[in-house]
Amino acid sequence: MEKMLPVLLVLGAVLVAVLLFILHRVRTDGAWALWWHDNHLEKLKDFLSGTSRPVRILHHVQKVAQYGDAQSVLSAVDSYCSKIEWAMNVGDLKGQILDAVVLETRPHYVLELGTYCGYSTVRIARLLPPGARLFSIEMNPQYAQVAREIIQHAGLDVDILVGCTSDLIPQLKKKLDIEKFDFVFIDHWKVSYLRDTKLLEECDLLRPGSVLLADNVTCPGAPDYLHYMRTSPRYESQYFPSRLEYLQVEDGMEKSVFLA
Ligand code: 72W
Ligand code: MG
Repeated sequence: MEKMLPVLLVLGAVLVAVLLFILHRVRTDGAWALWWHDNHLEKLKDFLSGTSRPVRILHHVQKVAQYGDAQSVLSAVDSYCSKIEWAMNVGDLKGQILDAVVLETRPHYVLELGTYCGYSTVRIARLLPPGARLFSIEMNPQYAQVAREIIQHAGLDVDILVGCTSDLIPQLKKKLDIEKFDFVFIDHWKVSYLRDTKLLEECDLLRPGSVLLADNVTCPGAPDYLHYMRTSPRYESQYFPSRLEYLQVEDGMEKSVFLA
């Protein structure tokens, strides 16, 4: 027993040192902060509250945002996610790039891939001209319901389509009576960007001049998509450097105009 004591003391000291190191990293390094907030803290909060992060964001919006005021809904989501828990909304900095592209494109038919909580959906919908239609595809029914309530709180009208993009994109023409999309915002799983873009081409949903805007092409990154957009003669592609939502980590968006 007496021989064990120093061993236990050393083990205890090592454990404390490791915990202090993690704590320091989480507070000073964006990537560590994200690893902590996005994996461990989210699971702990889900378990303790019996809700999910999107539901907690919705409750915050319903508590603090002015009903019918899209800007106050966006501010409520941003303040919650920068102060309380990080979430993968496009955020205000990249959101301003999104706003500018929507305003210059003046689209009538808009498609979004990956609704999540509806933050970018609200951003886009609030800038559309009268009579324009926005469709957003989300495979998680609980997230889709949260998005509907956030969009309703913002006083906007959007069609959330529940299902997988690979199933729904081929049905859009017949079911929704859409000819072409003027603008597509791509922000779902990064490995699906390229496959779904090729699907939009195959289904004849793009016209010369259609604009595609893809989030997160630097972080987490979509290298196959970027390579395709930058080398294909069918697109004119441009990078907009920015930062990851609610953090100082580098990220950016790629705007690609379909030529033919
Ligand atoms: C899915 C991401 C996905 C969810 C949303 C960001 C229909 C980041 C990120 C990000 C839905 C689909 C997912 C398909 N709905 N969804 C779908 N695939 O879209 C990550 C970071 C930052 N069909 O992963 O249910 N987005 C979005 C995370 C960065 O609602 O957008 O801005 C870091 C951690 C750094 F450390 C995925 C096709 C199957
Ligand atoms: Mg994103």
